[in-house]
This record gives sequence, C-alpha cells and structure tokens, in this order.
Amino acid sequence: MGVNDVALDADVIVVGAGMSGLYALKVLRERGFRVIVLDRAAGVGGTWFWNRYPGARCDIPSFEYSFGFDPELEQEWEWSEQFSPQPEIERYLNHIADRYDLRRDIRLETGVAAMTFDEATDTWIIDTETGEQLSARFCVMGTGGLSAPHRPDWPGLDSFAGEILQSSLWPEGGVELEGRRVGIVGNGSSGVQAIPELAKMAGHLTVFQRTAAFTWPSQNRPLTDTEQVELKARYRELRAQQYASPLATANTTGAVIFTIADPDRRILESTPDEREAALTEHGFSASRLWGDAAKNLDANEMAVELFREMVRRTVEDPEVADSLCPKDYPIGCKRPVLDNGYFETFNRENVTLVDLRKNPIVEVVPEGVITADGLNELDVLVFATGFDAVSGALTRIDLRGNDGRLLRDDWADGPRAFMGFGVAGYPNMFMIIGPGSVGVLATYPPHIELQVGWIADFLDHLAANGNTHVEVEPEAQEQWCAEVEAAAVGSMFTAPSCNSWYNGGNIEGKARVLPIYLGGLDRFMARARDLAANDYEGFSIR
Ligand code: NA7
Repeated sequence: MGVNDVALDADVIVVGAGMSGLYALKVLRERGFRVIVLDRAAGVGGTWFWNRYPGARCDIPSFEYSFGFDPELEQEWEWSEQFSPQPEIERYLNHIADRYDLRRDIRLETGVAAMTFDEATDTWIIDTETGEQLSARFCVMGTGGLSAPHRPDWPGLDSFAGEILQSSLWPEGGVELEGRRVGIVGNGSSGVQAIPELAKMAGHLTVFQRTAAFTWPSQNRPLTDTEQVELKARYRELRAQQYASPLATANTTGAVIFTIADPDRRILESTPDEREAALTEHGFSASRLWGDAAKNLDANEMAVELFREMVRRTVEDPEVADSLCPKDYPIGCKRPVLDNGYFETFNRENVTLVDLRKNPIVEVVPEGVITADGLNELDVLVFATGFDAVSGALTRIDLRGNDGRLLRDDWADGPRAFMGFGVAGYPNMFMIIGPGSVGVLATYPPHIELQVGWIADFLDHLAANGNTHVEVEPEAQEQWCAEVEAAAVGSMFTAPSCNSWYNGGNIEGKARVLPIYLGGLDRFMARARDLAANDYEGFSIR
C-alpha cells in the first residue's frame, strides 16, 4: 500500500500548529498526503499563541520574521513595526490558517501524550491527551524549540494565596494588574520585555533576579509607508539572501543586533579614549563593536565592562546598578536580549529589584515570597523562567521507538539526532528544526520553509518508491553529533561560565550539551541537499 494506506487515519500526523506545523500542513497537503495536525492550544500559532504576556514581541525584524513562500501574501500583509508585537504575529498566523484553508485538518485542544511506533506495521500510534488514538505512517514533529515551559520548584509555591502566572502560558483574556503588587522572576528575553510593561500596569513591581541580563535597546519604531513600499519591492532579493545566509537574515534594519559590527576590530588593542568615544557614540551597542570579543574571553570581558559602564550611567541607584551589571558570564553565551526601556524601568518609584545572589529565596508563603532579608508581599507572581529548550517538547511526550525504547531515556545525557531531521531508533519520524540542526540560530520562518521542503521531498521520494520504513543509521547520527560538537569548539556557548538554554545549563539536572550546529544554515542545507542527492545517505529505507 506504500505511504498512502487508507486504513490509517492519516499519511502524516504533524505535531504542533505553530509556524512549523502550519507550513508543513500546507506543503504536505499540496503534495497529496492526508495530513492531521494536533496541538494542545486552543488556537493556532504555537509560540505566538502562548506567549501573550504584556510586552511580548519578536526580536527579529518583521520583514525577515515572515514566510517567503507566497509573493501575494507578502505584498498583501502589512507589518506595522520594525519588530512585530505578539498580537500581530498571531494574527498573521491565523490569516495563514484561513487563507490556505488549513483549519479543516487541525485539531486544537488535542495535546499529544504518547507516540508509539508499531514495528509490525510501520505505523505510528498517537495517544492524545483527550483520550483519542490516531494512526499514521509518518510523524512530523513541529513542536518548537522553546515550547516546554520551565518553572522553578520553590518551596511553598503551592501555598501562595495570590495568582501565579507564567509568561509562556499567559491567559488569553489578559490579566487585570492595576494597583496590584506584582512579582516577576526571570530576566531573559521574556522577563526583559515584560518588566517595563508590568511596571506601568502594576501598583508595585518586584523583580527577582538570579542573573543580570545583557540587553540592548531595540530601537523599535513604526515602519513608515515609504519603508513598507521599499521593503516590499525588495522581497525576492531579501528572501534569496535569507535562504542562502548562515543565520537566515537580511539585515533589513541595519542595526547591530546578533552579530558583531566589525569582525576585524580588536578591543584588546583599543585605548581608553577609543572605548570612551565608542560609549558616547553607540551607548550599549559599544559592547557589540569588536570582533575579538566573540572569540577571546579577555576581549569579551573588556566588552562586558563597556556594557556595565552603560548600566551605571543609566540606573540612578548605584547598588541597583551594580546588581544589574552582568558579572560572571560572557556576552554571546546567552541569547542577546533586545529591550524597550529596561534599565530605565529600575529608576521608577514603584519598582524594586531583589538580587537573588545576595538575597536568596527562602520560601513562598500565602502572602508572598520570603527571601533572606524578609517577606516581599505580593498579589501576583509571574514566572518568566524560560523553557526546557530544544529537546523538552519531545522528551515530555512518551515517545517510544523500536523495541519500546523511550526517547526521554535515550536523551538522558543530551539529545542525539541526525542533522535534526531524525533519530536513530525512531523510524518514520521527522523533526522540523530538531536537535542537531542549526536550530534557533537561524530566523525561523525561512528556516522552516527550507526544512519542511526537504522533508516533503523525502516523503515524496518514499511514496514514489512504495517505501513504508525509513530510519536514521546510528553511525550517521554519531558522526553528525561529533561534527556538531567540533563546530562548537571555541564559541561562547561552550565557555565554562556559560549557563544558557542553548546548552541545557538553564535547568538544574539537565545534561549540558549544545545540540545546535554552529556551521550556519547555508552549509547545513547544502549538506542536506547532498544527502538527498545521494539516495538519502545516512537513512536506511525499505
Ligand atoms: P530564558 O532566556 O531562559 O530566561 C529565563 C530567566 O529566568 C533567566 O533570567 C533565568 O535566570 C531565570 N530563572 C530560571 N530559573 C530560575 C530560578 N529557579 N530562579 C530565578 N530565576 C530563574 O527564557 P526567556 O523566556 O526569557 O527567553 C527564551 C527565548 O525566547 C529567548 O532567548 C528568545 O530566543 C525568545 P538564569 O539566567 O538561568 O540564572
């Protein structure tokens, strides 16, 4: 019967109705596959459905953080700001669901609890959280890199009498915060975006900080009509640039954000006057100008000192400023954060910083949070404490491959996969931007287009040949994991002082592995195309 076995519920079950799942559905349906998409959420959009906390916004320019598969869609859709706010991206993804008639194959409020591969029939059996069971020949995991929320297990948390919120599970209807005493934990992208907005809404805001953030002013602003016209006229050129670049970027804003401005400039050879001039001209961005800071820890520390100096010049209270200065990890180890008035927020009367390194958590009580120096009374406690990133959305499913093996166990020492597309021992399962791919380091929508296109071609190939079974060869996987490791040597992600969600260091007890290929998307996709041209080398097919 080949791929199209009508006794099964679908040819392909796609898990997740975010950007990956929506686009996979569109493409695979066009190729003639019967597809069902499952998602736990009550709406489509994935990340952009769940992360609706005040201030939530994308930190990639709108004209780059969007799909390029349909020039008509590109011309019709209006992006209003350089960096899109969450509601606009959620609207965009809903528009895509409607425009391409995707909803009829999407089952919402249907989380996946378990997936079991039946070796006798080459079939995946999916158990949903709603008690349904579905079968399909193939599964495509569009489960996202930052979708399994992480919340610290503080003693007494259940006793809190107020409201507990998570930035990544924010209620759809919003939350009334006016006049209330709000506490927030977490100073990554989510916390840094939320803090200035919560400070404006709350009666009082207490920020519980474990690690000071490197965050740069986003300089977000509305896009003018002229800019819209100009950028729309250049879309084909921009997309070509994105699809062929290491990070899937096209630098539409001209801002120095995630890369260093001048790779040849060396801070180790700079004079104090030059550094002062850089601070005067570039402010916080002075710390992103020098190429040697990306590779050398001494150079990096000098760039960090420029950053600290800007914090001290911005924050009025010297003790608060000192706590807000990053001290013990390099720039570039954690994902750079972009903000809208973050440091200035700590000059407000209604904002208090609790530095958890100096004043650690003791316990949560009904009235609030007790730290070493006493009770912080709260009505609302917000966790912006990040995610079990990259692998968490997969290991939280009871995902069983050959011989009943469990993915969670196989990945106990860190995720291992072949180019992010598949895992040895788990036949007929593809991942979109899985562990071992370029992952979160390339702009998602164009990156998703490339990956889904590759998977769709592979599925076409299998269908055309009547194959019912495809599996990663263990040797190919091991060799690829070694390449991923080699590509990371010397990067800031692997510096001993670096604890970040990139390398699992953000979660206690999680294996420290960097499951991200640092060689760039261009090289990665060239490699993927070579595999395909070589009869899908690295996969065994029957
Ligand atoms: P991040 O970047 O992982 O940030 C989480 C923050 O929460 C970070 O400041 C953590 O401090 C803090 N955290 C985590 N656990 C605790 C505990 N137990 N106590 C105190 N503080 C804690 O997640 P985000 O959601 O902000 O951003 C994720 C990505 O989304 C972002 O990088 C963009 O790509 C979009 P830590 O630094 O671990 O000490």
